[in-house]
Amino acid sequence: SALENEIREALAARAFDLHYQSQVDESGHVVGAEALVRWRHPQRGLVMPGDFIAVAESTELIVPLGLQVLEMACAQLALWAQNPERAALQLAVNVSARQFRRDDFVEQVERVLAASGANPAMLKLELTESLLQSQMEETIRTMHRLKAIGIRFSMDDFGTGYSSLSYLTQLPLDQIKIDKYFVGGIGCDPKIELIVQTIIGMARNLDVELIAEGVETQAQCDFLRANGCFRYQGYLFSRPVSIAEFESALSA
Ligand code: G
Ligand code: G
Ligand code: MN
Ligand code: NA
Repeated sequence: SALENEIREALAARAFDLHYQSQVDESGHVVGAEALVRWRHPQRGLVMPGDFIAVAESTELIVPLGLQVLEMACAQLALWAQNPERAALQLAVNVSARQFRRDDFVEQVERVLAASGANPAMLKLELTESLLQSQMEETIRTMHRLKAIGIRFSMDDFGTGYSSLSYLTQLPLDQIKIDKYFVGGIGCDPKIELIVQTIIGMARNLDVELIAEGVETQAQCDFLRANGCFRYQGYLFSRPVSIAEFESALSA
């Protein structure tokens, strides 16, 4: 398709870029960020992932795109490592199932880490439940290989997929991300609030860290904190912004 060819050209031109959305602790201190890809398009300006990730996933293009994202993220981590005020920042990177399932994914990650000098312990890979619909044993094996290097894992969009909860006991997850759908129901829908409380209780019992995404209001944040969730991401704190804006907000 035309879009497919454009993505191919954009990869060659290195026209993809990362935006950063802060992740904060209970006192509002920035503990890290999620990296979100953007396309600097010569005609259309900044193109959002919603307009090209699906096509990249349906072709193999998500593989080279994911590699460029990982390279940019690790380069940023290596820069932060040199600054004592930034060295503790964790960076979360979205990984598509198609990318994760490649035979050479672990080697690819190892190569990028080695080339950049980034500390693997600062890198968090965000996986989605779509990864769990098949090949569970392979997924678990790949996760363990990456964990052995020091990489962490977060389950993105938690609760919106179709997988069974049994995977929670099998996967070496470090973090669960409560989807913004549930956060959006806080203060409006008592049933959704009950589900949020249940997710929080489950994560605590499983000893997995929890982060809520899509936190837009102080009332949502207060509810989450009162119920035992102490990490937040959302417009209440910051939108995804360029590295320059992210860093100037850090310094402020
Ligand atoms: O802010 P936003 O519109 O950036 O992100 C939209 C969606 O695109 C998110 O659900 C996110 O998971 C996905 N996305 C953003 N960046 C990446 C990326 O680098 N790789 C993959 N696979 N998905 C991404
Ligand atoms: O990978 P993931 O689906 O988690 O990507 C996060 C998506 O959520 C991105 O598209 C990002 O721009 C968006 N997002 C981040 N914070 C908020 C928020 O507070 N409200 C809403 N509606 N969307 C958000
Ligand atoms: Mn994500
Ligand atoms: Na999400």
